[in-house]
Amino acid sequence: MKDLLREDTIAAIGTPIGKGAIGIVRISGKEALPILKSLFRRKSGKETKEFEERKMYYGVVVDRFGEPIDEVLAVYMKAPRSFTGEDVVEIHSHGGIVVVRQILREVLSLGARLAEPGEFTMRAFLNGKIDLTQAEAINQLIEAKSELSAKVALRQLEGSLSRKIRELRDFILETKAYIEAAVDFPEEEVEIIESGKVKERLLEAVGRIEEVIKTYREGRLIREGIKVAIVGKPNVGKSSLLNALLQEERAIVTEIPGTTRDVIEETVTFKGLPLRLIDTAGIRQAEDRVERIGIEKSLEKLKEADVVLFLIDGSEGFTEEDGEILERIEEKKKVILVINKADLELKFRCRDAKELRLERCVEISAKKGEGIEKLAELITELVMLEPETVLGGDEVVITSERHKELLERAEESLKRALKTLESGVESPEFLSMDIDDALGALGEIVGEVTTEDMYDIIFSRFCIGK
Ligand SMILES: Nc1nc2c(ncn2[C@@H]2O[C@H](COP(=O)(O)OP(=O)(O)OP(=O)(O)O)[C@@H](O)[C@H]2O)c(=O)[nH]1
Ligand SMILES: [Mg+2]
Repeated sequence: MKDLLREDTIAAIGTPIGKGAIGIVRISGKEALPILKSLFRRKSGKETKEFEERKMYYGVVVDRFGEPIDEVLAVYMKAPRSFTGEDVVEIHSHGGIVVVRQILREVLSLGARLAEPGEFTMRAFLNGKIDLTQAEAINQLIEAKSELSAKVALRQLEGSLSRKIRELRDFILETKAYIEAAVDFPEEEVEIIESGKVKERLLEAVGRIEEVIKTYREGRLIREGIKVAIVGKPNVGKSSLLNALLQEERAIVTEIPGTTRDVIEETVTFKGLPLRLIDTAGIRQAEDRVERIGIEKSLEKLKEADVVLFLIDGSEGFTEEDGEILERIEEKKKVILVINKADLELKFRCRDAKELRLERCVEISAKKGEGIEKLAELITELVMLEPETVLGGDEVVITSERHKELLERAEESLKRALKTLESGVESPEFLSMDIDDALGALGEIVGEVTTEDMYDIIFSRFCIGK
């Protein structure tokens, strides 16, 4: 590991590069205030000797020749009452690509170093301002593509996951104390351990960990969105349905079968939840090479999807071709049968669909936009996600693979301890070792136990300036 907490002063542009009303250069470290003093002038041209903390100063930033670069607002946040826990300065200038960069260049020439991605947040973590789950939540909040994902990230930033993990650790630590008592008082050892108390507690800890792990599936869907593939034979109205869900004419719709050849992906949010819609080429025995490649892709998307909208043209009925496509869908559980063109007379309806053994069915008219809301509801129901409860409740939802893996490691260690216990403990030290493993894994989640590759795994994924 690089020596993570360095003494030097870092700086970066904290706002996106491009046209904008405001651009912000951020500086953190011992030199932050001296740098501000060197380049900040009052409008009158006077220097400011003392900056009060947490107060906005209006003035200009000048370059090394005393030439003004821009009018700015500057603020100084004194350590440790800042995001990083160090002295922090922010200079707010006009946005745009030139001025912000010029200011950054001056700051760097005065002794700051360009920050690496996530370095501000990493300093906040290393200085004990936030724990690791909170650091990760910041990135998730920035990357959030839906309200729900932002909400879950914010809750984690506020410490919900940290609390949960600490509760678990305390509970396991208490359990360990029972075992240690047994080691210290060997006469009572058998009694203590066989009393069932330890076993009971270990089982409970495993159960609690499993509860948290279970939320990962939900968490992943919230973060990445639900992948919804729209499949069916040509001309049943797949692209029309995509457009209806998006409420815009995104895909080309014609009466010619084989119109869509490439995969089209677009995201909409439904009740704050991202749906990643995938319109595909109609599946049939195609002569055309381009169309055949498109169909191959359709079949791939079918496999990856969380939900498959299997579309048929209800005015035509359920045809042999439809049956062949349905056979190719392996996981019937994730299928919603969508009977389209309900504005015309339907030859096949949901009530006729019983023998297809599909649990969910809806009749819609993509052209008229009817039944679309109901369909969206079926989609969230199928993945068992109720946006209202996730939005409203305050249960912890884990969204990170890292958290899931560490929780699984903790669970395995505890299960190992249970096995040792069942086979009759020769020496309770073995039990303690497994329990320590579990505690170590939980400690890694919040960052109390740090590992070599932590920077690469977590902070390097952040953007520069965060
Ligand atoms: N009456 C009626 N016509 C529809 C409806 N939905 C789609 N259509 C018509 O069906 C034809 C095919 O629609 P598309 O959306 O292009 O069908 P597709 O499944 O994407 O077709 P391919 O891309 O060729 O596989 C067009 O003429 C649409 O106007 C509907 O709900 N009612
Ligand atoms: Mg199409």
